[in-house]
This record gives sequence, structure tokens and C-alpha cells, in this order.
Amino acid sequence: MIACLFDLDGVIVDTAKYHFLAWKRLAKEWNFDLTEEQNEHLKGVSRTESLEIILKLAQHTLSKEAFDKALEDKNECFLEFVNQMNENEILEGVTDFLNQLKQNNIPFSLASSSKNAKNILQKIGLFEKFDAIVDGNDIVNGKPHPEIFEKAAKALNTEPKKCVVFEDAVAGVQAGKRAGMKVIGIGEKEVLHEADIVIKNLTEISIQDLKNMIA
Ligand code: B16
Ligand code: MG
Repeated sequence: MIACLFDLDGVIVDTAKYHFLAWKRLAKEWNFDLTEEQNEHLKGVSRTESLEIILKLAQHTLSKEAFDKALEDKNECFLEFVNQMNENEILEGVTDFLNQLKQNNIPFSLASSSKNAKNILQKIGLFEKFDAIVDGNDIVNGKPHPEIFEKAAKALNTEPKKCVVFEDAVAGVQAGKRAGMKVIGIGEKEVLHEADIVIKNLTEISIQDLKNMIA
């Protein structure tokens, strides 16, 4: 039986813009202006790792205490944006595709690095739809480590070779491939070249395509 594993940010909703604004506000405190291009490197990466990357870019250091405080401040700011989210932020094709999966009895899980994933799903009204949710609170190793997708497959009682992963980040595509799964990249072919196929959004994929990939 086929199963689908969905990343959140960049696949279901575009929370990257809110992560960006929150990191930008924080980095400003050290007179560092984070650019959108630099923000690309933070997609799919954990909160702690993101801060490490930004500090390196800013050539700035923080004590352990200041580091932890910065993580808290960033999340507080991010949550201000999350609290204003609603179902209008669901990306094109998502609702229709999830409904098609339901109609075809294909189970699906969330597999997001975000520790705020459940909260975000509640805000956009999709929490109840998922058969399982694996998020940043459930894993030790972040993407590109395969742990998150292995756990999501287990949560659906299925084998990796029956799973199709939907990912927008390079680290996420790599994690899916390392887990021995088929991966559909959401975004640009040049960037996500390790994926089995790359599409712009979920309007471009059908249940038959999934069946062909897994056959
Ligand atoms: P949080 P995904 C990821 O979500 C984001 O792409 C990444 O930018 C963020 O740092 C990470 O979640 C952690 O988020 O601070 O909310 O725990 O793409 O894996 O759904
Ligand atoms: Mg993502």
C-alpha cells in the first residue's frame, strides 16, 4: 500500500516568510542584515542549526545563555505570525490532493522539522486530516538525516519503499532518498535535482502518478 509523507514549510504552507522575518529581526540586534538569499539556506533546517548558520554569516558569537535566549526570542516572534494564520494560507493544490488521497484510502503523515508544526496545522485547519504527525519534537537528527521519514513511515505502519515524500528543501530531499523512499521535489529542478521528479505545486500530481512511481 502506498503512503505519502509531507514536509510542512514550503509544501503545505509558506511559513518560510515568517521564519525569515523573525530571524531578520533578531539578527538586526547584532547589526546584521539577513538577506532572502541567505534565508534559502535555512529552509528545512532546525531552529538551533539555523541560528548557528546565521551567527557564522554574521561573524558573531553568543554565550550559551544568549544563544538560548535568541532561540526563545526568535520563536516568540515567529509565533506572533503563526497566530494570525488561517486556511487561506494553504498552498495551491494541497486541499484537493489530500482529499484525493482520502478518497483512495492512501494514508499520509506530516514529517516536518518544525517544533511548531502541530500548532500551524491547527491554525490552517488541517490537523485532523493527517493520519500521523512527526515533527521537530520527535527527532534527534535533523534533515538530511533520514530519521524523520523513517519515523513517519513507522507511524503509518508502512515500509520505506512504499512511501512517497513531498519536499521543498535540498536537505529534505536528501533525507527522503537516504530513507529509501521516492521523493517528489516541490520547487525548481536545478535546485532539487536529487528528487525523483520535481513539480511546481500539488496541482501537478495525480494518484495515478503515485501508483506509477511505487509500482
Ligand atoms: P521551528 P519544515 C522547517 O520546517 C523550516 O523549513 C525551517 O526553516 C525551520 O527552521 C524549521 O522548520 C524549524 O522550525 O523553529 O518552528 O521548530 O520545512 O521541515 O516543515
Ligand atoms: Mg520545507
